[in-house]
Amino acid sequence: MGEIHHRTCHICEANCGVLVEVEGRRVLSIKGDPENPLSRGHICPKATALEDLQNDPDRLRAPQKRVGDTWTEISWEQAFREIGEKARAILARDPASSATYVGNPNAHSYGNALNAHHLTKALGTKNQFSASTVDQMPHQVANLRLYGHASMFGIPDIDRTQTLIIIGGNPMASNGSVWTVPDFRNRARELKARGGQLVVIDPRRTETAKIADRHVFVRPASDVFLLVALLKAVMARRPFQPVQDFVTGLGDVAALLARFDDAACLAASGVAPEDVAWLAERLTTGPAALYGRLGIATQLHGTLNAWLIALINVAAGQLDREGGTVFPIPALDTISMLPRGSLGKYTSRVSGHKSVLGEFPAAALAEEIETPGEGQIKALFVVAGNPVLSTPNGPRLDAALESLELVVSVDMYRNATSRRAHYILPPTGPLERDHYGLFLLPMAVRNVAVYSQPTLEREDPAALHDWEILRGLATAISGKPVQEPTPREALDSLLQGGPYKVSLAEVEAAPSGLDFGPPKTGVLPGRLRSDDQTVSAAVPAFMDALAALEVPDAAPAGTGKLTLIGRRHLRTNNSWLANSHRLTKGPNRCTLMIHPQDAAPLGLEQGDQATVRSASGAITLPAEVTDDMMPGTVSIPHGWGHDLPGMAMQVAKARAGVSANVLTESGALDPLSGNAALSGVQVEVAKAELEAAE
Ligand SMILES: Nc1nc2c(c(=O)[nH]1)N[C@H]1C(S)=C(S)[C@@H](COP(=O)(O)OP(=O)(O)OC[C@H]3O[C@@H](n4cnc5c(=O)[nH]c(N)nc54)[C@H](O)[C@@H]3O)O[C@H]1N2
Ligand SMILES: Nc1nc2c(c(=O)[nH]1)N[C@H]1C(S)=C(S)[C@@H](COP(=O)(O)OP(=O)(O)OC[C@H]3O[C@@H](n4cnc5c(=O)[nH]c(N)nc54)[C@H](O)[C@@H]3O)O[C@H]1N2
Ligand code: SF4
Ligand SMILES: [Mo]
Repeated sequence: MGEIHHRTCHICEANCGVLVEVEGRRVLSIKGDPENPLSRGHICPKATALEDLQNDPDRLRAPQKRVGDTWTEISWEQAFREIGEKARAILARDPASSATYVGNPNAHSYGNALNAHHLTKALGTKNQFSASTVDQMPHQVANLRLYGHASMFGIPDIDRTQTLIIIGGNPMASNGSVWTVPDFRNRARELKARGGQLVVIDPRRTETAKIADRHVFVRPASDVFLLVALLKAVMARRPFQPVQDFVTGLGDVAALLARFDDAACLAASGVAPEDVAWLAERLTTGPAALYGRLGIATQLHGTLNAWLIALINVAAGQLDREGGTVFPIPALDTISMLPRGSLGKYTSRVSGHKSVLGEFPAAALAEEIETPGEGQIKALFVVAGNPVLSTPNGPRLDAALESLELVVSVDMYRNATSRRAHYILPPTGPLERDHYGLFLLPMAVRNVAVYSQPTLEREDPAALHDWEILRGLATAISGKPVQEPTPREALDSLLQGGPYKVSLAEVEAAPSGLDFGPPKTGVLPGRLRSDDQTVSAAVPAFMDALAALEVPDAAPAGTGKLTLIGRRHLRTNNSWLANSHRLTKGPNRCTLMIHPQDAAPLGLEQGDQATVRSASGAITLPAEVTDDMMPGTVSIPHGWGHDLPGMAMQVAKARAGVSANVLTESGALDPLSGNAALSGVQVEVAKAELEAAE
């Protein structure tokens, strides 16, 4: 019997409470914490893989330096000194020639969140890129324009609703996103047990669709037309009912919507009129919430989608209402901590992209490295990111990285991206760090505060946490030490200044978490950060984009093209759990899902190798023929392709798969947010042997 430590699993957004039993440095077990008020004992297979990660022999434990193809381990002192010297020399030639790319795990580390700015400040760079623009940026732009703050997320009140409609999200695999909803399966079960309905709108019959009461196929990247028709139907059902008095401009939106022909919209999106009528009825009778996620964000109309979804909830009278879309009040209020968010503050050098929340599109990183001239990127700092696998046209970026004078990767693996680094700086192991769900608890289905202390001491006393590495880099580059409270000290004062005025000591006294109850309603007016304290529905930039939107003819048949979408699996997390023994067990999950109707004419059968080709590139992978796909649509998961030369991830290499982002296009962006259009790429599929024989 070992010692039990309470922790929050920081791998995905669900932030489940776990009990880690340890004896010395040995992990005996990792189980769900039944006392955690948010996750109620739930965990998924990834939590137990925390141990694989902690003990992985391939996980880097000391700084690595590359010269040519040769890697050597160096001291932290040498790493910081050399990086500082090189960065200063590059910046002395051209002060605008550095850049940062910040990856997804930064959202799961409050230490990183509170310290990343030290690095960008030391570099003095406007070239900031992140995984946000291959993910949720459209939601944030919609939040900013509607509520006055990019971080003001409304979430479905799943525990009290009677209808939950999910469009472009698959929480049974992802465990929820921009919605901290651990134990989704049981929450959905409870919804059904009280007579409620779960509805999924998705081009694939997903794991979530399979437990839903109703699944509606939608043609990829055509959601905007469905949402237009649905908003019109909702407005038609509630024309005279007052929505909240802090909402203005719905009439202007209604007037603009009149130009759209419902039948044409539905034909374009592939949805039947009875489905829309039924959805509108459910949304306007009883508590209901429409929730959209990754599938609606990573497409050309991502921001319009996020806006229309919010307006549907508004027009249906479901905003800030019990069982509708609600606004949590977290113990550490990011709305008060973070700036509202800026739009168009800077313009990118090569394509003139306007910055969004101070960032340029991740899809534009390659061109900023490739294109000569003043301001050409020469030094790149990647913090917990793997853009070679995670951003559009990865091979193009990969080649661009090779041309850089200085690449520094703060990462624990030598993976697809960090193999291009000159220095890899690995942080302490996952069980050696503390945790607070800074960005995730503000989107949680209950208002909870929970803090985890490090479960294990640092294996090597010289090892550094991410935040210490970030400060070390900042100091090495600027020559000025960072003199600020530690993240833990900052957390304490932020909590004390927060809505519940609790100290960190009080939070720590409840190891499973302090529970402040379900989200309250009627709170939105007090939380709005828009200048006039209203939700102005008719956002001018969005109205212009909607006015210019052309409804295409229903998909032309016989072009031979199929439309590509992505997917996630419960046992992966983007690209970075690929070296876990536990998680990589079982069947190959990097497959091309294709409908029998599309596979038959190609002579493609289950397990055949299929070559998928787009304007950007081609990959070959096994076909999985399944009528879970909407005909005309194929699905490939991202985060694969672990056999690039120079990588050092042995387990991952044995199950390498291929990268979906060989097929995605760096030029395809949502103009309102700079988010990559990963969904809806046109591809051609052929049986691999046939192609080889030609
Ligand atoms: N085609 C397609 N592409 C996609 C998506 C898709 O659905 N389809 N999804 C997109 C989405 S939503 C996202 S968020 C992005 C993710 O994009 P990225 O963030 O660029 O990629 P990840 O695969 O999450 O890689 C995270 C990296 O951080 C490292 N890491 C993990 N934990 C830590 C830590 O605690 N500290 C440090 N320093 N490093 C750590 C890992 O080893 C890994 O190298 O991918 C996007 N790309
Ligand atoms: N197990 C696991 N969990 C994860 C991750 C992981 O890699 N693995 N990644 C984490 C991250 S970084 C994120 S951002 C979240 C994402 O969380 P979710 O948003 O739930 O992400 P997905 O599971 O990719 O679900 C997206 C859904 O959109 C559908 N879709 C694709 N294109 C379209 C379209 O054009 N229209 C519509 N309506 N639907 C479309 C896809 O079929 C898919 O079912 O998951 C997080 N959790
Ligand atoms: S659902 Fe997410 S937070 Fe919960 S155990 Fe799995 S990976 Fe960890
Ligand atoms: Mo993400």
